[in-house]
Amino acid sequence: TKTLKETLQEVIPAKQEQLKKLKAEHSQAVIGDVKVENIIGGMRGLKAMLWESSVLDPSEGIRFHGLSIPDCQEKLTPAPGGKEIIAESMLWLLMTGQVPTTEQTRQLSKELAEKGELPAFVEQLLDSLPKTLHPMTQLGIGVAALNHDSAFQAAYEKGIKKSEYWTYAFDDCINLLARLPALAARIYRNVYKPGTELPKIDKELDLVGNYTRMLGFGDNQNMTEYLRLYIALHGDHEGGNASAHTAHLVGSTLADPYIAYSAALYALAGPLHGLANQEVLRWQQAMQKELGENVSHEQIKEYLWKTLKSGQVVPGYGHGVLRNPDPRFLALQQFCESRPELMESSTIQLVKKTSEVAPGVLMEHGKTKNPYPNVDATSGCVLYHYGLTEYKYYTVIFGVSRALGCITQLTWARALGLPLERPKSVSMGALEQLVKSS
Ligand code: NMX
Ligand code: MLT
Repeated sequence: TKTLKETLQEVIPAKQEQLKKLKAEHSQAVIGDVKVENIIGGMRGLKAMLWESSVLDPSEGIRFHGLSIPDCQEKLTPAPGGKEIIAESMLWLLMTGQVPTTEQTRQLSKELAEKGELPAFVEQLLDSLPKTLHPMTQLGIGVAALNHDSAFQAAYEKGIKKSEYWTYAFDDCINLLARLPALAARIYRNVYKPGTELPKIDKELDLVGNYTRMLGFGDNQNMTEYLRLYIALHGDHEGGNASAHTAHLVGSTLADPYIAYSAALYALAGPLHGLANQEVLRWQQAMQKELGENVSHEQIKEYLWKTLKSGQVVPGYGHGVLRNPDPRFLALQQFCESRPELMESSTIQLVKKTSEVAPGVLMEHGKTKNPYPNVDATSGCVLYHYGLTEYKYYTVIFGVSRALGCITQLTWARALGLPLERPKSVSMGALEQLVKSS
């Protein structure tokens, strides 16, 4: 069986050829206009970035190399005894554009497990951090420190050809992904379960199986399966989202993958992006506290208006691209609906009821272009139900997942020789001049 790296080596030349042809034949072709609203509106809608692994359609949602979420659920290998997509099969698809065989998936699980231990100095560094430091800040610090062993950085210092960049970048990417579960689980234990024993990596388990075990939930097969699905689904959301874009930008300076991904994690740590999953739980808990059990739709409606009138956003709703309910939200809701015990949870019921009321309220409010739930509206409630109640930790799980898409791009950007990212900025005065002369 060919390894992931050997398979990549086979698919890279055709993509390099495709890019060469695009450059040679179509460099000057115009594919759209830049409007003033793009510049002052957060570049929304501007097609200005190359990203191969996934595409986000505003109404249909994400497709990974053309495969929708249900396609992936049908085609991608689960863990032995499991049903949900696992990180390894998703990564293989993202990296190569091919659906891996079971053998390939298992081989990748083994490779990741073998590379998963943390260097002792990183463990000590994490253990020395104050428990009050946000888990996302800790994750970024840990990931950046892993660059101590960067193969890319060492090779670059020695002097390598551009054509060799990707192989070193890929090795760093795989080591980074392999170490994320131990890193993220150590942070959880340090902050929330001090003094409990962190199990060693089980070489027979998949990446998320190990992560769940290290977090202390390994005995709960439902939690393990939920985390597998969660991590596969959050892996990639095309290139323009803030975390993926940051990884790509920083990587384009030839900073190594650890540094680039550490930067991405800090973009993910903002409440308009990944931190929204923490905010949703905080907000829903505050709602539950105020309204009590068996909350009615009418009461939720009033609570939503209270949030909006106080000038805050409703966390978990709206999106920069999507204009329909997020299919990741739907897939996670489906996970709940197929398990009656989950549907009895008051937190899960509240999240579901909120999703039935919020779109109408947001439409009436009339500001957001997309009144529907995004993935963050529901991702936390199942964790909460299974006992992972410390919601400041939730974005760390997103951070373990988003590595899948970012390391794919970091490898491909080096394989395709993509340049330093450096757009042109303009002042308001210059914009006014440009408008006059247009
Ligand atoms: N609640 C209240 N107001 C909202 C919401 C919301 N959920 N979503 C958008 N708006 C407002 C937005 O603040 C803006 O107001 P203003 O004109 O005063 O600046 C207006 O509606 C237009 O915004 P849009 O163009 O619809 O949204 P944009 O593309 O700028 O932002 C989000 C997208 C996701 C940042 C925005 O919808 C939001 O803040 N949502 C809540 C936070 C959230 O759930 N983020 C997670 C996104 C997914 N992820 O994991 O990253
Ligand atoms: C993501 O998964 O990155 C979010 O949905 C945000 C985005 O796509 O802009």
